[in-house]
Amino acid sequence: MNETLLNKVIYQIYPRSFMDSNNDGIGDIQGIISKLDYIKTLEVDYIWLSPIYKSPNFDNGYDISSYFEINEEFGTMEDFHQLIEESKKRDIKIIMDLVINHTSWEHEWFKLSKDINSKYHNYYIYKDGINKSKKNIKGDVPNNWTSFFGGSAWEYDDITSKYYLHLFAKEQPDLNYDNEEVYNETVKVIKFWIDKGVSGFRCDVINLLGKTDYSNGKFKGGLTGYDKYVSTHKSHKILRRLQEEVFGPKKILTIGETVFSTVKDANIFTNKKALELDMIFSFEHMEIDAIFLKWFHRKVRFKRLINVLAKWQTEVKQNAIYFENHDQPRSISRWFKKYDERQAKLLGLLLFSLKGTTFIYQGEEIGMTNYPFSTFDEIRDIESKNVYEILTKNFKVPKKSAFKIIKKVSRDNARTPMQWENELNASFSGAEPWINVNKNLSYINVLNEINDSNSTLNFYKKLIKFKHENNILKYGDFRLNKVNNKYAIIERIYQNKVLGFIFNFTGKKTKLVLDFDILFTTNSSLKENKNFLLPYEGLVYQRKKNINDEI
Ligand code: ISL
Ligand code: CA
Repeated sequence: MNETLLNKVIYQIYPRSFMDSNNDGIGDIQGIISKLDYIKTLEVDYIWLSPIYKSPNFDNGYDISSYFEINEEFGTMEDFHQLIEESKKRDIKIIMDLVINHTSWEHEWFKLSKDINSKYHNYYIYKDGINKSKKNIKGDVPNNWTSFFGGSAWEYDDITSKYYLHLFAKEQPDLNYDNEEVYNETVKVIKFWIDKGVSGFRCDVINLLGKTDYSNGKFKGGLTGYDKYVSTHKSHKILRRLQEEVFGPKKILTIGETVFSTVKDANIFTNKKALELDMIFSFEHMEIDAIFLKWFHRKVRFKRLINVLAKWQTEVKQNAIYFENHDQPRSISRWFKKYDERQAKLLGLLLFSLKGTTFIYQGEEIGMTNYPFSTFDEIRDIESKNVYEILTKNFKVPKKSAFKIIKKVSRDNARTPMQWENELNASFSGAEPWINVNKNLSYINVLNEINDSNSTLNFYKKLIKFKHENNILKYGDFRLNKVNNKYAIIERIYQNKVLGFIFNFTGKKTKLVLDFDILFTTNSSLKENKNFLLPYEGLVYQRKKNINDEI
């Protein structure tokens, strides 16, 4: 367990949607710099930037065409240096997104890979169709693997007459980590950014690097072939090597995005004796509202959510705690229904009651919600578009129903512009933004909330301060005292002291018998001798002894 990380807070920025400095409708680095003072008021320790590298943006930067250049839309390398400098002045460290499982199909390596005699051919994974046919005949693909974005993971290439592997979109060909040269190129990339002053990396789908072999694989969670490429021994080996040779010596923080990982995997990735990653993002709590595939929703049960969180809290030592990021719908819309400030604060309290490094996604701190999409034209995300196409074309789902499925879960829900002020385009940009601004900007915006002492924003600030200062919150063991679908009591225990959190997930006022010291609640107008919980109220208490007492 890396104790220094236990009270750290990381703020994720999706640069495209954070702040636009030059009025082209797209967020950029100068925009981020202009908001560093705002971020400083949150007192977070790190900023994680979603990719800002050169990219044709099929997947908004997760398809990189040059690892050593800044996406022109976001600015220049000069701007990036300035960002590093200005962040340093404010004592905020920068974490970059590291996307090395795949490149863009516009990357120079991929272009050159089309020549089968070039060394770059072996940078990617090209295979013959099973019938060695020269044509893209249905079913002729090299194996049964499917892509995370739907359909086969193989794309036929006319120039080489072979298929290449893409676990994501066809515009994102997978790199071949059986080739030592690919590993060496990756090391160069990482070192380049470390030399620029970057303190850490959020490692995109990092447990998919090593593919065991290219035979047919098993089916799970909507994916076929997962057993051949999810958290394989090959991936573990590559990560241990990167840790030993690159990250470790420079004390670089690594957070792995590890799809399909179990608690067992998590403990392997973060095992101190053979360290691979400092911590990982798990997905299990993101799946509590899904039936089989994330596109098919089931009713949210808080008991299920809390139990999954509790499992990770008790079985994994080093956790990366998050409820939101650029891939997930907004938590408040997802786990509750309509926006309610009380619920936003309740979820904030739940997030901060957990042990580990806390991640906040831009806008979460003001309670931003899903976007009320009304037509498919408003959708920008490649995953949503691909899935819509598969649903309507392959499965003949009527367009209206397909849209209904997509709009609830689309990653675009998290990608609408940051709501700064109740002005044109939420003051994100003077021009029409690349994606619509949420209509609730008039009441959910930073400026409003700065001025309201009872706002979600001010509550988050309080939580971050609490996280930094309270040792029980930092070191305390996790214990689930009580849970059902209406209430939960989480306790953290350290040196015979107990810090407790009571959550009322219902809209009903509830009687409370508690004779401990109440530290604070989600409702700022706390009266002493509190003997009830308000609707959606969360409360923090402390007690000294009898730690085994039930409440
Ligand atoms: O969108 C998802 C959430 O359910 C996942 O399938 C997601 O694609 C997966 O978590 C991997 O995400 C990461 O890699 C992708 C990129 O599109 C995502 O934005 C990124 O976070 C490919 O690089
Ligand atoms: Ca811009």
